[in-house]
Amino acid sequence: MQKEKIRITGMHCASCSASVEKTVSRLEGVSQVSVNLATETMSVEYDENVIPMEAIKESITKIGFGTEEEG
Ligand code: 9UX
Repeated sequence: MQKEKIRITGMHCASCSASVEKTVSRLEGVSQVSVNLATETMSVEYDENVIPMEAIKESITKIGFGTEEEG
């Protein structure tokens, strides 16, 4: 199990953060996801043997938001 925190760009309302959360939570291999609108971050727990982080990020960019590494 892998835990990662990344920055999500382009979220302007609670509906945005909810759709990111919903999209990521539906991916196979993702066990926990929490999107924080105020800090523009997402914490995600996933099985790296089932889904690579790149695919998680891709699901986010596909619905129109950006992803950046958290420093
Ligand atoms: Mo509404 Mo949130 O169009 O960005 S879903 S602002």
